[in-house]
Amino acid sequence: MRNETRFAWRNYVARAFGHDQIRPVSGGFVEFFVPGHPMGLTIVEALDTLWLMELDAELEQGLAWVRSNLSFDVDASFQVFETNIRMLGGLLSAFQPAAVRDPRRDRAVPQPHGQIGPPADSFYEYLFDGWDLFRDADLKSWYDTLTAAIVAHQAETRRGRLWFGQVDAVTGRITDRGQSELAAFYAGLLAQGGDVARGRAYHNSWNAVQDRFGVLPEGINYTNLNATSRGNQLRPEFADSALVLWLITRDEVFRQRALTHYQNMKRTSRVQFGYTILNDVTTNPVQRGDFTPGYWWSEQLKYYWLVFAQARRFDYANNYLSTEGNIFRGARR
Ligand code: DMJ
Repeated sequence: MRNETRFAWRNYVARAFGHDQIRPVSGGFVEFFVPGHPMGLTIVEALDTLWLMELDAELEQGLAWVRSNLSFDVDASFQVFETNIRMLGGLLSAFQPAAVRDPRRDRAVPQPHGQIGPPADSFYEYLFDGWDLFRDADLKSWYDTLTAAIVAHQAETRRGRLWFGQVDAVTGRITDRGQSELAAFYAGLLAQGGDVARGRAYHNSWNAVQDRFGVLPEGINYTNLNATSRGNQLRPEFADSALVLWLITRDEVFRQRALTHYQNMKRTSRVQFGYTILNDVTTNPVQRGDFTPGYWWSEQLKYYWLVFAQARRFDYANNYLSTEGNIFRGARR
């Protein structure tokens, strides 16, 4: 894992250092926020992962870039949500102890549907974060109220597996039985919120998808587990939930699932200059893209490391990772 991170980092430094994201097949790069304005997104996302892995030379390389080059003096439109979770969160977690601020809900755009997938996903995490980090009772009360409504109106069992449909927010009627891979985070959140049984059941459901495809497609129809969106954007949600459930239950099954997730990712996504997204996971062999998302550095690498490494720099008993996997509590000096 550490070697894989070093391999990907060295290629990023050699081919795309300072640019937001590497294209690991061609060795090119692409900016995430504004064309022509690199913000070093990959560096900022990777900082606390490098620190946890004790890759201190690489960390120093990243920090030096941040000190000398990072500037927010760019006259352009930025996505507020992404800037908060990726850049602000990354910098806060690299600055230990982290002084975290109240969460924003910019991504929770009002719409007539209720769903746990995007764009509402992180909003639920933030409610729970606000309680866990700041003991904000209002946020806990919102979390409890909304979770009860989700369980009452969105949860349904199909072929013995738990899923969460999209519902009409007014009537509660299920309107769509598609499920975005991003919703897999909810297994961990349910467990963090105290409902370990439902969290486990929902992770079991996604594990059936992992068993079927090897690598999770971006979207499925949960009535038959067919892929409705065949790519894989090198996403972290399944490994995220596996880590959370393992931390809470210490059940080895979650480590095994994280291991399978890692091995399948390595088999399908490892390319000449790092790890890439996939354009189609349903073909054999899979079809590859040419892009490493910034969150991969902050999330999967860290989740695998924490599950497998007994990291000396992490407090396994008292910790909190943000929606982007940034360590807001639990960094040990
Ligand atoms: C990450 O940027 C974060 O996990 C965010 O909360 C939503 N999902 C993406 C990765 O899929």
